[in-house]
Amino acid sequence: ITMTALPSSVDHQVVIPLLKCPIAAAAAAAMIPTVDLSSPGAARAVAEACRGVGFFRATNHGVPSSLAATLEADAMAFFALPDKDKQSTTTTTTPAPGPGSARPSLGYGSRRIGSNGDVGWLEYLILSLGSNSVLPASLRLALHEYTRAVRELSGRVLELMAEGLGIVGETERGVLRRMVAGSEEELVRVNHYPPPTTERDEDDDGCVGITGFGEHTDPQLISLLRSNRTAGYQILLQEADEARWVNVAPDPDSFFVNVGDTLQVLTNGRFRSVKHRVLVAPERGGKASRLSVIYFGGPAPAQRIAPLPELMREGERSLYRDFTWGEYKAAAYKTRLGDHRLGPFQVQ
Ligand code: GA4
Repeated sequence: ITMTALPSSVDHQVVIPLLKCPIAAAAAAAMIPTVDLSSPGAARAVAEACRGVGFFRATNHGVPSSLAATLEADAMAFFALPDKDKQSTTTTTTPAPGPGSARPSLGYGSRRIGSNGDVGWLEYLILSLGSNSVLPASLRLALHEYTRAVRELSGRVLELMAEGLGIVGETERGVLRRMVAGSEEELVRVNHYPPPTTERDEDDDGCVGITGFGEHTDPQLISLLRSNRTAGYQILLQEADEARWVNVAPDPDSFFVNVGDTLQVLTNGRFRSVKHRVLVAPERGGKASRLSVIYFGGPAPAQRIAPLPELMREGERSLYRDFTWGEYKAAAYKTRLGDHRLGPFQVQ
């Protein structure tokens, strides 16, 4: 497949100076927790990762690699289609949202992220699990099969999270899983980051990158990402008194799990919603395009988002004022990508 430049609805690339040079690959790898989901200690390891970093790599996840491989091939073929064919891919069941709407523009998009002026070096598909979209039949089928498996995995991970938080009992530990299952607030997003089209002078350390997807946290409970072999994903690692961006080496055989804002609130800050971003070709001479598929699990619009009572210690107060997912989503879609969306919901 030959890669064409992105449609030029917005025609500049956004160059961001990196705060600090990414640290060496081996050191970075050591900072990203890995959890073998099939191991007996998985619940504890999941919780530890979510408390510390808010992010981990999941191995032995049980999602057949053939599902991801098929989806990847179909998605690459889709993004190689002429612009007009891609542009005509919008969902059939919902009208296009206006500016400041409380939901994403479902369907195909390019460069624009959200509706408040953010841009990135990517094109994408955003689909709501409930809606129908005009996609080529084979891509639609591949997405369907893949999402079914990842959704199931997400449920298992949410159970492990609850268990790791000390919530015991067959029924009780399903508390997070049930919040997402059937919420009709599950999204799947396919992101395609072509290599940059302009040659750019890097500073002496190569510490300049092009923003593929700017820094942000995810508003939902949980996100599960799988990508091809092209690098670019980074997480913001919060250390004692400084924060630094760490490269997450791509691994098509693993899933990367993110804690979202909602889960941070449900755990009263025990789990951390992690800031992440994608840089395009941070390494010199990167020529391959990056493809990632992310599943986002959110709660039902009327769901009250407040710390789980079973987690609260005696006398512990919520760090947030009560809100519903519907309210949070509406607020989120009015923000800029990099805003601290939970800020206005924090109690002083
Ligand atoms: C981040 C996570 C998901 O990709 C997404 C994004 C959404 C969009 O691209 O339309 C948002 C962004 C995401 C966070 C805040 C709002 C909404 C763009 C934006 C400025 C689909 C989501 O649910 O929230």
